[in-house]
Order: sequence, then structure tokens, then C-alpha cells
Amino acid sequence: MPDTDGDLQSLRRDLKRAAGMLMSAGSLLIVTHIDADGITSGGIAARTAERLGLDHRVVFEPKLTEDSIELINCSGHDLVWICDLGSGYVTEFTRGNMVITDHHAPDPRGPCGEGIVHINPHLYGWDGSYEACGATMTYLLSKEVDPANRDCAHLAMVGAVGDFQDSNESRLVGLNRIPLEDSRELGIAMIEEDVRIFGRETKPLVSFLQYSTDPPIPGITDDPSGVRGTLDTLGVRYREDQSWNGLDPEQKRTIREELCSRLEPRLRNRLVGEVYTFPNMPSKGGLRDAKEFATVLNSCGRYDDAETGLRICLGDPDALDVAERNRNDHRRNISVAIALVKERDMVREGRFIRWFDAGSEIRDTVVGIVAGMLCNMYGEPHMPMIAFADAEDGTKVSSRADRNLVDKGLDLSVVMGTAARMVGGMGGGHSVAAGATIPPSKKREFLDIVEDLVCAQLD
Ligand SMILES: [Mn+2]
Repeated sequence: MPDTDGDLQSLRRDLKRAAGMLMSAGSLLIVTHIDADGITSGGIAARTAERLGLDHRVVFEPKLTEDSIELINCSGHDLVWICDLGSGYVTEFTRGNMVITDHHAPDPRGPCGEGIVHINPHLYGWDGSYEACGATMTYLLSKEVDPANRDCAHLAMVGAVGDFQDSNESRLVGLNRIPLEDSRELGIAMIEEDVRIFGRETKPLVSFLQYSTDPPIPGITDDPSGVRGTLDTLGVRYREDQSWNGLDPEQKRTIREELCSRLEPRLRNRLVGEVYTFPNMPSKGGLRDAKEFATVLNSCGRYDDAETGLRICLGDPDALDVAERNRNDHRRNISVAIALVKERDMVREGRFIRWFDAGSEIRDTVVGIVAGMLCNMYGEPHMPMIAFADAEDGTKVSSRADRNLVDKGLDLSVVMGTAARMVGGMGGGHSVAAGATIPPSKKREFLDIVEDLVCAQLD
């Protein structure tokens, strides 16, 4: 168990109670989120049900709406298990016989009703924004039901890195350490210190280094000829299609040291930290690296195909080809979207925030990623990036911020929740990344409120 001071006893008590409910259920409805953390949660929950021989169905929801809450309340299944969702709405569930394994901020309106077991790190003294993701909470319950489910430990790690829970300390911490240690013990995962640039398994070396963003590296980031020159100077020989993980350890070390030497000491801990590899996964398809695995799942979820992601989690090899197509679409859409925002000079700057309105030009399911990437591209002064996109049920708002701002007191989940409520919408999320849905006519008013709230938090 991790060396943090959460209330393990209460957590264990609730896990036991929920496990008992699962073991005595006749049928199960699993409701989960469409991002990597939600899909891996769904995979873990489905595997758990499968091993219990429990009749079950998995439903994916981009978020909980009145309709989906209704579906849950009226479900004919014996038991409903909500993963990576639900904590913010516990007072709206009117049925009994429900289990929630989530990590989002709990409903401030009060505790849940009888017959609902609500398992959330915040309730036991762990921080759900980086010490436990939805998949980790789901995994803890799964393992409580049957220790054989420890073979899902890597899925919990994928969920955690998918939610950027490793970005705070350049490693997974808190309750997320439990699946990590389990998968190390079982030989499912290798835990190493290495550069934390995205694409260790699948990107060709030059673009791998060139697209390093956190932190940017002088003479490397956005500079392919700088990368080639550096590799030549270091005497590193490589094929054009060579991946980072295709290099031998000595070559990696040489490059790593050179990259570190170009960074201020405090930034080196962002570049180098823990990385997670799953050696038993197929070499093609991007499932060997935890971050790439998460991206594969996210690309499924964002294109209304979370089911394919679920099949991947459950080990269906055919699902990978479908995901590959999703992923190519995803990459193309993201780069087109970034180019569009830049070319049209869409980003506006206020006193404390930057924002852009993508209208119907960027899908509401990817606008958050675009906001995050743009947030990294703008340097000093650091400001949260707010993005609007048209959605079916109103205007979707996504917000992203730098960790530095969170350390100074910024909490975007509070900002989005409060500002959305004040204009008749709904919002929430995490301190570094949060979202909302608001009436389209209220954008201006919403921005003014956001600006005031950010100002007050950073004061
Ligand atoms: Mn999550």
C-alpha cells in the first residue's frame, strides 16, 4: 500500500461492501466515461463481471446528463456500477444497489442515498486529481472481488497516465502506486527512468525528439535539423523509422544526457521521470507504452467508438486495426485544428486568461486537447486557455492550465463549475483541466465571470 496518509481502513471497508454487492448481483449495468480512464475502467469492470459469470452490459457516456441519470435510475439491472463518472451527481441517483468508483470532485450537495456505495479518493484523504484515477478506484474494487483480476493492473496505469496523473511528479503516486506495484510483480509492466516524451514505441526518432513539448528543449523542439545535427554530433546512428525504444540503452543515455544539459536543473525532472512499458503487448499498435496506449483509447472515445477501445482492453487483436484508423483521423484532426486556430489568429488575451471560439470548426470532443496543446505553446505570462466549441446541447467549454498556476492556487474545476452555474450551465472537472456546457448566448458573460474567478484565485 502507498506511503500516503489516506484513510485506508474506511476505503477497505467500502471496497468490501461493494465487492459483496457485486458477488451477489444477478445482472450488472456498467456505465463509464469515453476517455482512456473511462474505457480502461470499463475494461476492468467488464473483466470483473465476466470472471463472476455475471450477465452485464457496458454503456459509455461522454458525461452524465439528465437522460443518462434517468437511464441509471430506471435500469432493470440488479446492480449499476458507474466508473470514472458519477461522483458529482450522487444526490441525483434515486435507486439503491449502486456502486460508484470515481475520482472527480464529490457532489457538494451532500452524501449519496442508502444502498449506494461511493468509492472516491477524495472521501478518504487522497487527491483525485493526481493520486487516484477512475480506473485505479475501479481496479481496487475488482481486485477485492477476485485477486485474479490483478491481471488488469496495467489498465489502471493506462487510465492514470491518460488522465495526466503522472505529470505532477513525473511518476504515478498515491493509490495509483497499487496497480503499478501489482503489475511490476506480475511482470506485466516495466518501470524505468527515461525521457517522458510522447511516442517512445511508435514515433520515428527525429519526430519523437522534435515534438518534445514539456519542457521545450533548445535546439531540439520544433527543430528537425537541430535534432539531426545533435544526433550526428553525438555519433548516434539510426534508421529513419527507428523508434526511441529501438535504440540501445547506451545510445538512449547519451542522448538523454545531452538533452538534460540544455535544460535548467528544475526542468530536467519534467523531461526525465518514470515511464511505463508493457513488454507482453504486441510491438505494433502503440499498446506497449502506457501513454501511447492511453492515446489509442482516447482516439477511439473521441470518435464515438469507445467500444473498440473496450475490445482492445479486453485483448481483442482485431480491434487494433480499427483503432489505428481512429488514431490517424485523430492526429489529422488535431493538427488541422491547431493550424486553423493559428492561421486565423483566433486566440484572444484578457488580463488573466486566453481564449478562442472554434464555433463548429473543431469537434467539441477534441477542442479540449487543442486548448491543452495551445496552452503549452504560449509562454509567459502563463494563463489558462479557455476554448468554446458548438455542441448539440449548447456551447461546450474546455479549459486547460499549467501546473505552475495550480500551484499558485488556480482550480479550473471550481472556476468552470461556478461560472457555468451562474449563466445557467453545468461544469466541473479537475484543477488543471475542466469543462462546462453553457447556453450559446452567454459566452461573453461567462468569460467575464471566469476572468474574475481566476483573478481571485491567483490573488
Ligand atoms: Mn478520469
